Amino acid sequence: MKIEWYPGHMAKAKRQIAEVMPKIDLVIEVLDARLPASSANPMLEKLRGNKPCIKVLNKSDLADPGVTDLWVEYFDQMEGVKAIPIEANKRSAVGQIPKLCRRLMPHRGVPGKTLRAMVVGIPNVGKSTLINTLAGKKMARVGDKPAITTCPQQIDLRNGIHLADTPGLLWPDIRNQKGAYRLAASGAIGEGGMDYVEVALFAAEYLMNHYSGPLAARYKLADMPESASLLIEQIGRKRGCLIAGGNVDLQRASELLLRELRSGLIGRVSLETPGMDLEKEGGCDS
Ligand SMILES: Nc1nc2c(ncn2[C@@H]2O[C@H](COP(=O)(O)OP(=O)(O)OP(=O)(O)O)[C@@H](O)[C@H]2O)c(=O)[nH]1
Ligand SMILES: [Mg+2]
Repeated sequence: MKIEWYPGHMAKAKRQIAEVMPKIDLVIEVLDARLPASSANPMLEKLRGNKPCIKVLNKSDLADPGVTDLWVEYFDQMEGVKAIPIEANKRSAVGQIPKLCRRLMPHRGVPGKTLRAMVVGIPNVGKSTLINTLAGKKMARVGDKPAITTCPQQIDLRNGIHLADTPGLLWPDIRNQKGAYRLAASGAIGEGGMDYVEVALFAAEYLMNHYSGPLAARYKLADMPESASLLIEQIGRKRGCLIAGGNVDLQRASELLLRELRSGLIGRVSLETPGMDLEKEGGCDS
């Protein structure tokens, strides 16, 4: 699978985060609630050392709520870590983050003792949206390409907390093929960087195994097809993704399935659960 990260970019992003880290008290790590393991970059754990961390499980509107609860429980057991499911553009859940910051650092975030935090995460996970909601106004452009300066500007959240105004950008870890498929299925890997049919076959297999009810309801399937490729073919046929001769256009059918999965039309789907074998689960060849 083609990716957009190159060793030079990775080294630069790592250096920038390492330079900012000593100036902050706490890390707000944005993860995708549908795939909290694969949307993390393991290097962050090393860079943050023993600084406290809030694991924000964003896009929770798209994730399976029961599975998200399991992830919160899982992360909360870690030393110096608190997790919270959010939708980055909704004030209600985002409003809890300052409280969690103060709980992790009770001696900071009080008058005269500013708590300095930085938002980090992989591309497109919702960092800018979260910064804007925390700040209560548009500070960061959604979709903008971030760049950390070595001396970041601070946003005063007016509650004893200062936030670096540019998010720390990490790259997703795609060494694990199944993790890369999950990232691609969620929309985290850029359009040009993936083979739609391959990723759709992976997603179809996973949905058949874990979300057959919502899948059958969405595509009005009387029986579950025998294989992922038959499922994509049936979906294509039902939705008129056809080419000359009445055959199914697999590319268009694959794009349709992935688009509907990402926008929540199949239901709230989590692609990872705590404890699952991240290198084996879900794929068409698993
Ligand atoms: N469904 C859903 N979409 C969200 C949520 N948060 C952000 N998004 C969408 O995700 C996309 C990326 O959001 P951004 O805030 O730009 O993400 P980012 O991490 O700043 O991305 P980069 O700057 O490219 O690294 C946008 O289309 C947002 O509207 C959420 O809670 N739920
Ligand atoms: Mg951004």
